[in-house]
Parts: sequence; structure tokens; C-alpha cells
Amino acid sequence: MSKPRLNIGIVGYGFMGRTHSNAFRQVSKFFDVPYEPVLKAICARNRARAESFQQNWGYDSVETDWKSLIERKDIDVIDIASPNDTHAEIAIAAARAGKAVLSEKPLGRNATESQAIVEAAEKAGVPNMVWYNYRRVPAVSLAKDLVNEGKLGRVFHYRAKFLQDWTISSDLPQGGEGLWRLDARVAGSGVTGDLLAHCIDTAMWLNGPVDSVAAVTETFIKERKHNLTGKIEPVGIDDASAFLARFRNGSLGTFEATRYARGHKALYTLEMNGADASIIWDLSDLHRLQYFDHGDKGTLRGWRSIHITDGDHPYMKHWWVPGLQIGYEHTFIHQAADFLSGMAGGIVPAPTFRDALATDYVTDAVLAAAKNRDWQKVAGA
Ligand code: SOE
Repeated sequence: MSKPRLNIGIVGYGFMGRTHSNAFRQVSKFFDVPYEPVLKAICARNRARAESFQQNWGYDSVETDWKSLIERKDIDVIDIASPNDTHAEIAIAAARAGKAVLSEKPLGRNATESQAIVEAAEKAGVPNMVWYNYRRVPAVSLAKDLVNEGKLGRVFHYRAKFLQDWTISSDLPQGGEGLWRLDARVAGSGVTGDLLAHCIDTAMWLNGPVDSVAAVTETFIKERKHNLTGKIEPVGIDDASAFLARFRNGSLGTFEATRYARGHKALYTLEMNGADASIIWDLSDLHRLQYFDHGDKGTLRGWRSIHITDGDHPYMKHWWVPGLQIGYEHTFIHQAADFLSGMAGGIVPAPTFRDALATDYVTDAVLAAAKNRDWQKVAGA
């Protein structure tokens, strides 16, 4: 029997446009999802490039104005994969038009924008989700299962880092395609909203809400040529950001993100230390979870390196045979699978817009704490 179709209209054809398109293209080949997602329309201002994207990914049609996309009766889901400064306007209009809305992270450029998005989506009662994909790395999902089972006991410490090195050159311009992450007007912030947001999303999922933060940020390169104006302009983003956190459960957190850690391309690591057990995960070895269980027999006690490739590990039975690995792109496929199942079951899939707003409250508090050199209470915590 053929499944009901769910028509996807995606906005944006960059890096994230590709990850989302791949997810919707692959998901029903590997997961028994209740809907057949259809790549119905790609929307981007540059028609020629949108058409080339359409052909590559097999979209049915092209739009060059997101307002026309939202007006279409044959579109069920608006998937926002365009730069951060477009999220609020598109998400709010899409929700008001009754579409399910998916957004790339961060939800808004700041919590004020995100609040407006959450209000619109909740008022319209439409399904909504943000693509914080790292939750669905099977090893990270297993970490969540272990936490839920109470294996760690009382948690004392949470540690996360997201390190990159791609903006070290002062010759790198800011703004425009591929470099809008360096333009504060478009991105909202630098590594705080781009990289720490991932760390915070995972942290709050695993360890609960953050109560307060103290932070330091730095902009190492103060001026860069702007690609759109051709002029040398001040840089408004944070190049590096580090913060201390107090979680509501009483544990302490340390977080760091930078684009100036020479040699690191995308080193996302996290660690949790509980009274009974600890876990460590590292994106560059993403299919492993390091686990130390103090309950093990003393003579055998030690760090286990669990290869998360067996059929009883989260998501893995949908892939190859035990022992064979999957990668980054699969995290988006897992999220698409959960979204489609959630849609059918009437359950709002997580992380919802409201969950992503909670992350934006923390990133706003981090930036305020760095600016004011004080501790900031996180809004809503
Ligand atoms: C930045 O380089 C970036 O692409 C982020 O925007 C993504 O969210 C992250 O997953 C990888 O790094």
C-alpha cells in the first residue's frame, strides 16, 4: 500500500540545503516511516543555481521567492536551510500559513527573534523542529539512554568543546555566500550561536537546564573586507567563546568554542562525570562512546570504548551489518525519520522550536555575561 505523501519545500541550497535534501531523499529507503517525503520545491533567489540544485537532488519545481513557496497549497512542510537572518520571517509566515516548519539551527539570531517564532508556531499549532543533528549520532543517543537509566548517578561535571580553525587568516572576507557566518548582522553572533549552540542543545538534553553562566568572548580579527560592500568593515562576531555554567541539577559545566584552534576542523567533544559512571564522546570518532562504570568489578574496572555499530544500538538496526559504521549525514536522516514518525503520531518532534529557544536563552546569556563581565541568570531557567 502506498504511503501518504508529505511535500517538502526547502529554502536554501547551501551546505544545510544538501544535508536536509539528502535526509528526505534517503529516509524512507532505510526507515519504515509513515509518510513518503516528496522533494516538491527548492526555493532560492538565484534561479540558475536553484535549477541546478533541483536537478541534482530531484526536486519537482523551483521557486525564487519564499513567499510564493509558502502560498502553495501543494507544500506541507517548509524546511528553512537559509542563513540565520531569514529564519524568523520565513518561519513565522510559514506557521501562519499552517505549514509544518523545520529550521536549521540556531532558530533565531537571538532569543527575541526565537520567541516570536515560537509564539507563531504554537499559536498556529503546527509541527516544528530544529535540526540540532548531533543528538542523533547513535553514540550520543546511547549516552542519553544511559543518563535516562540513571547509570551516571548524581552528575557533577559536564564538559564540551567545539573547535575549528577556518577563520584564522585575516585575508578571509566576511559576508556573502559561504561567509555569512562571519557577518554578525546575518548570523546574529559568531561561534556562540553557531557552535556553542550545538553544545548547549546536547548538554541540556543530557543534563537538564542551565541556570546561570559566566563567560569570555574574543574577536581576534577586528576588521575584514565585506564581500557585499567591498569595504573593510568592523567584525561584529565572537571568534572564540568560553563559559562556565551552573546547571539546575547542581552540576558544573565548562564550554568552549573557537574558529582559531589550528589543526581542529570540527572537533566537538563532550564529557559527563557522575558519581557512578562517566561518558566521553568525540565527533572525530563519532561511532564510539567511552564509558567508565564504577560499578564494575574492581580488577576489571576501566574505560570501555564501545563501538556503536550493533543492531541494538540506537538507529543502527536500520543500517548495514554489525561492525560497519555510519557518518555525519546519517544524523540528519535519523532526525527526518523521527520527524515523520512524530508527525504521524501527533507528537511534536524534539528539539522543538521551544527547545531551541531555551538554547538561545543560554547563548544570549553567554554573550551578555561576556560583555558585562558578570554572572548572568539564564532567562526561563
Ligand atoms: C560551521 O563551520 C558549521 O558548519 C556549523 O554551522 C554547523 O552547524 C556544524 O555542525 C559544523 O560547523
